[in-house]
Amino acid sequence: MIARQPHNTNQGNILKVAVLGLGSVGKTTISKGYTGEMTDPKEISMTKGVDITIKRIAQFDKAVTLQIWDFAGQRQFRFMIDVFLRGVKGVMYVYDVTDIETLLDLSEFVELTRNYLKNHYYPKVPEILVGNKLDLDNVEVTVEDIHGFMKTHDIRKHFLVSGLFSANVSEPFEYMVNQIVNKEDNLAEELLSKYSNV
Ligand SMILES: Nc1nc2c(ncn2[C@@H]2O[C@H](COP(=O)(O)OP(=O)(O)O)[C@@H](O)[C@H]2O)c(=O)[nH]1
Ligand SMILES: [Mg+2]
Repeated sequence: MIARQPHNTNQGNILKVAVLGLGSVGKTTISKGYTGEMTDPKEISMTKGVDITIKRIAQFDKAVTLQIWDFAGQRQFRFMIDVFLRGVKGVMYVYDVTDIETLLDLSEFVELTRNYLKNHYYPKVPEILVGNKLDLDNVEVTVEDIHGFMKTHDIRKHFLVSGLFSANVSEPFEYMVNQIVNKEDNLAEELLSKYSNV
């Protein structure tokens, strides 16, 4: 069952990250590839609901538990958004480089996510774009498509990976953790300096 996670509760050093994108783009393969849970990629069938993967990492001097929420539904995202995004600290939008539709379709995920975060008064969270299946020859998505998408949605960071070969899969997660931890440190410092003047 999915645990209740009110976003205003102190969750210690658990960082929840949401991985979004259409079915079959490779979200589960990337997540499991990074956390090391995967045995054989062929064993991963199209999951239903939510898949949660945990990875404990050391970030500078801090121990961090990364909780990766891999969204498995296809078009039902809007109905699960509350459970899925509650308490989220970072969002990864994944598309398949051999299928332009999977990139274009991310617009809806971005809009729904931003609306949710705005309506629930979340501070801005890091959002990154990840193109998967870089190992395949029939690449359809162009650099212009990627830049266009990033410009339209004001997404600043993009990674190309191959989940199947676990190529480059750590980079997007590590970047995200870095962003989140630095942001929290800055916030803590800001508050400290603010109150030390009182
Ligand atoms: N060639 C190739 N196939 C991949 C890659 N990543 C995932 N796949 C395949 O794409 C299919 C869907 O992957 P999956 O992780 O279940 O996608 P999800 O529905 O987004 O979680 C599976 O058959 C995977 O083996 C990749 O980087 N390269
Ligand atoms: Mg999946």
